Amino acid sequence: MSEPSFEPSPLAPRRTPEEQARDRNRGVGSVVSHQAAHQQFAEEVEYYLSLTPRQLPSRYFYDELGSALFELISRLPWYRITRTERRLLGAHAGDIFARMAPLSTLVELGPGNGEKLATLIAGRSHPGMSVHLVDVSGAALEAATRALTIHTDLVLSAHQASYETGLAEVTREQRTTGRSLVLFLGSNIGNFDPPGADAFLRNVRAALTGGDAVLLGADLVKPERDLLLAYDDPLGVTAAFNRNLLVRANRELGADFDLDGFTHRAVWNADASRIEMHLVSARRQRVRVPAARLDITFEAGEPIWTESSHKYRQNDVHAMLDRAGFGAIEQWVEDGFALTLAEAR
Ligand code: AVJ
Repeated sequence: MSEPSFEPSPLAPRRTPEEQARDRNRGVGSVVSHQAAHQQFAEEVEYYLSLTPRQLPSRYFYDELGSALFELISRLPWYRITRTERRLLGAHAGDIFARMAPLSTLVELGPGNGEKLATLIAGRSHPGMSVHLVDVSGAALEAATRALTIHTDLVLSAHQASYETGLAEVTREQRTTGRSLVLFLGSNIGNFDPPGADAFLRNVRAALTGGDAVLLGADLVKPERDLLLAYDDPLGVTAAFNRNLLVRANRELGADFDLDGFTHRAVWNADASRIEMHLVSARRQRVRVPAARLDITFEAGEPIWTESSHKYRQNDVHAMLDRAGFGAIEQWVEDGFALTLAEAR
């Protein structure tokens, strides 16, 4: 039996010692951070699945499959956030850049596939801005970078980091005199509970200087049946997106979730002004998650709470920004969605 061969192909060019060293070290950082990310996933699953009620954090939705499923969600007729926001960005880009002049730096926290940022940037009046993309997902950074490469006048930096760390990196690197605009779009703010949203916005404010600004996308309260259709769509895409968390736990943590044993549920919690997504155990069943040292018995009907999407009234958005040290300059509203430009005081 012959060994597999790892010799370089005779057609491969000879590499210099420098190139060989670089090849050896390539990806070492990402291997380390991959292990750290796996460890953190295991620890958070252990912690959140042990709470009452049991929970799983929504940020773990976005592995490769989950990100693709979210892109499908954003195209569903019942989920209007992405489409509406993109329309608002296209329609008001000129206005936004005019009000922010002289703008030198754009930062987007969580750019996703970069489409919304590209729509905004297409409406700029002056060339030559620095654009910083901050995301924990390397795949998202690649996609967003690709979406912007046609704009050759931009100086792009990708920060594979948490929002907080990424913002700190941007502030540290900055040597420009113009103003900065931080984008936090898609109603991603809605995944924070109200104290978390306040803390997040205060943190953004702390990274900025008076005259800099934030552009915040926030989904508004609307009739319950519209909200439920957006989070429990007739094609079952959102159900797949939700249950993919269990697929991920099975693959990455060695869990033995029976995918047919959990059903997707979306509920409107009017008191807390949020849609909640749950995965509900269809029967009494035992689940083991070895990497998270868990051995759980779920009761029939017992939920795992996987996401909150808070919905706002127009004034809630103003008040939230005000508490964080921002004064609203303008709010554009369409189809139950608000895009708010607010300046750091
Ligand atoms: C990307 C967090 C804004 O909460 O509406 C879509 C994610 N969850 N369908 C949202 C999501 C279910 C989305 N955010």
